[in-house]
Amino acid sequence: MTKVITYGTFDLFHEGHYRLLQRAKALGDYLIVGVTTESYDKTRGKLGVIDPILTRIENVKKTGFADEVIIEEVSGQKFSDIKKYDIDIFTVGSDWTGTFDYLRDYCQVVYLERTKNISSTMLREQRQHIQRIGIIGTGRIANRFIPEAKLVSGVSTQGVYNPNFESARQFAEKWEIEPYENMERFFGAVDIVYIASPHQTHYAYIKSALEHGKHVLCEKPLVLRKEQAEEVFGYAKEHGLILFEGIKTSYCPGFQKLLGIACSGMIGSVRNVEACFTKLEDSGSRELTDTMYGGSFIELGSYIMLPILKMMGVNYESISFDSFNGENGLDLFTRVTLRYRTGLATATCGLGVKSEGRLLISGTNGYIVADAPWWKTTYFEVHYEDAAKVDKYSETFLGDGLRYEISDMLALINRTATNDFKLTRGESIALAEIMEKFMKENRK
Ligand code: C2G
Repeated sequence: MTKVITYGTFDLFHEGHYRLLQRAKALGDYLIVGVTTESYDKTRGKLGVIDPILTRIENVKKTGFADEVIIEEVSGQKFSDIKKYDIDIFTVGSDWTGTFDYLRDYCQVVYLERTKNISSTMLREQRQHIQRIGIIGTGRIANRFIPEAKLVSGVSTQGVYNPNFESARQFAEKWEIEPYENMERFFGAVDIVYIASPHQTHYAYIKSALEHGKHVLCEKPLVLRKEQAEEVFGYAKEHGLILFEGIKTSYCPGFQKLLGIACSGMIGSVRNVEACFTKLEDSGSRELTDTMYGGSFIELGSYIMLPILKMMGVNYESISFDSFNGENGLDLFTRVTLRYRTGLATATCGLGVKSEGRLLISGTNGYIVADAPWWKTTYFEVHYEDAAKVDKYSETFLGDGLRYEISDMLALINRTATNDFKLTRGESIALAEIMEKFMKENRK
């Protein structure tokens, strides 16, 4: 008996999938089809899959070609499946030609001609209104955003606005998008506004975008006052608009996994969180010269406060700041200490002092440790009283990691997801309040 195996997502099942399975079955006597899980698709950068896994499996079964359906959960599984199921032929569409040649040592590899002019991506785009994104700001982060947005199906970057039109024009030319000089025309041309302008301008841009009926994705720190955060979130909610604070860590799969483990009881109850992020900056950089909105805490505070607020909550009993300031008064190094009813937390950041930069979560049964750059979580360990027992976890973090927040935001806009648990409004408001408290003490 000749055994054949093939794999796929099979989202929005179409003729291309049907013909692939039909020919795969014809290659032998017994066909096994591996259907990918959502988390595996996410880790391989396939975002925006619409059908849930049960629907995708059902659609494969309905063709009648599959003798057995299995789940594909991790990369590297193909090799072990070939051994496990004693496979003679591995097959996949010709869009993958060459990719799976390494399996030739274990079985025959056949690339079947891909069916032309049909794909899940095409169908997804036809089903959805493509959300047009307009960018405000043309700095470093805006340049990183565009290639990331290209990887999320269902969005397209339409144009850019900058009060300095020459900057907008140059940026637009580089990325082949539209530059806008007039704000009204800019808002008129887009569905989502991505704000990547200097911190102090966020509040006014958020308000203005929401008032024009646009969804907003805003770089951290969203705003620098609690009252402003409450106002913009309240307005967005009332008007059915999505407002997202872009702290990339909160949306990336590795950090999600870490939180899941920290809150699962594996290390018992969390009693202490220590988060540190330092980055040496050039003394002439905006971060070290803008005496009102520069400094280490405004720049990095969102990252280091995030795991604390996620794990210990927003209801701390006390918070205090201690900073070492440079000659111009900006904090080069800041330590924040929090006390909770259930434990303690410390957050440390620096732009002029280098430190180890790790995340440590201590519980009543053990601790989790993630080394720098834990804010782009790819690896962490769980340790226990018995020092010989260590559980190791890894996860991918693709590119600059902005694709995760863009795709989560899109899911909320398209109502394929219904909550914002990865970074809640309450957490964003608490962050704004902490920024406000810090500024009151540090910026005299
Ligand atoms: N396919 C095809 N013709 C199309 C579209 C897809 O022949 N017009 C084939 C693909 O080449 C693949 C299968 O249908 O063999 C499933 O396609 P997808 O759902 O897009 O899954 P894919 O990402 O290609 O998964 O581990 C997963 C596999 O590597 C392939």
